Amino acid sequence: MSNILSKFAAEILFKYHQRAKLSMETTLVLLKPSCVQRQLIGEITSRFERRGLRIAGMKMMQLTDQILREHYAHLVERPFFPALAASMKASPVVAMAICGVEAVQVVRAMTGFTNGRAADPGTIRGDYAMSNQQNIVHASDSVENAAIELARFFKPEEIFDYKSALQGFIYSIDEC
Ligand code: IDP
Ligand code: MG
Repeated sequence: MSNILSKFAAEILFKYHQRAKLSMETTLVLLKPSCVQRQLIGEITSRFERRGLRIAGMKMMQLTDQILREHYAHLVERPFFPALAASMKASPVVAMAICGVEAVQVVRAMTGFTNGRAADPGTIRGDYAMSNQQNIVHASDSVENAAIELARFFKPEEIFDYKSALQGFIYSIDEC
């Protein structure tokens, strides 16, 4: 009897542990002018959808120097920053809030290395980019930065917390 009970307790603890370590996250993706101009909006968006990620927010916007200086604050002093800013203002971008279990690292892995020429085939940059700068997408690199970047590009009411009808087929019961 006590054996059965301890097995039951172990199962519950295991499930609790799994539940505790998996986090539903929302991350920021920008489809850059290199994506918009090359008419890849649908193709790249569909990669995220096919993976099982949920699009929680999506809008086209024209970026300004002000938002780019904030967004790329870590690069403002670099010699290539003026060219980077110009490339990001060359046409509107599409900003997306993308949601899923551990979405930040999943989307980042889908994005691939910064330089498209070094990015692995199968990643977005590895399949669509030949450049270090014109590399199709931006994706948040940490949960903390995702929260900051989402607040930079979206008002709270522009991110929708609807439930995916397919959730039970995308995740197991103990994953979400
Ligand atoms: P990430 O987009 O892979 O996170 P970051 O180092 O954060 O890479 O750089 C932001 C963006 O700045 C890159 O996606 C790319 O467009 C541009 N960039 C980064 N390094 C260079 C460079 O050495 N030359 C030109 N552009 C660069
Ligand atoms: Mg970055």
